[in-house]
Amino acid sequence: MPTFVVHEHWATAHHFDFRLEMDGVLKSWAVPKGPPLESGTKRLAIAVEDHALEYGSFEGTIPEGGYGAGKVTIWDRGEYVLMEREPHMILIDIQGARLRGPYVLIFMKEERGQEQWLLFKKSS
Ligand SMILES: [Mn+2]
Repeated sequence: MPTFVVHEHWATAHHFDFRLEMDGVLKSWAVPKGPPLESGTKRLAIAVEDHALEYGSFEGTIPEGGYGAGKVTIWDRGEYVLMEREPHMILIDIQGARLRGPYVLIFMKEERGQEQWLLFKKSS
């Protein structure tokens, strides 16, 4: 099964990076408030650049002056089942320690060159 990882990242602004193994890379979204644990809460998820699969196990500190400088820890990780994938919608069943169950990513809009998505847990 494909893997996912959520990095907690103390960069200039504290955020979480939600990453799905997809198309041979880690598709990534920065989630300022973090992935919701319960259904009923929608969180903004800004698409960011793909990362190499190897980065999924990274924990450490990105040095000052480097892109994303700051501490990075793994907040959750595991596998997921891809239930549905369309250009603007991804439905997955996540099997992590903190995140478990059906989650949806939906593209909202592009603003200032950034793709804004919503991430939420589907009520099952
Ligand atoms: Mn980040």
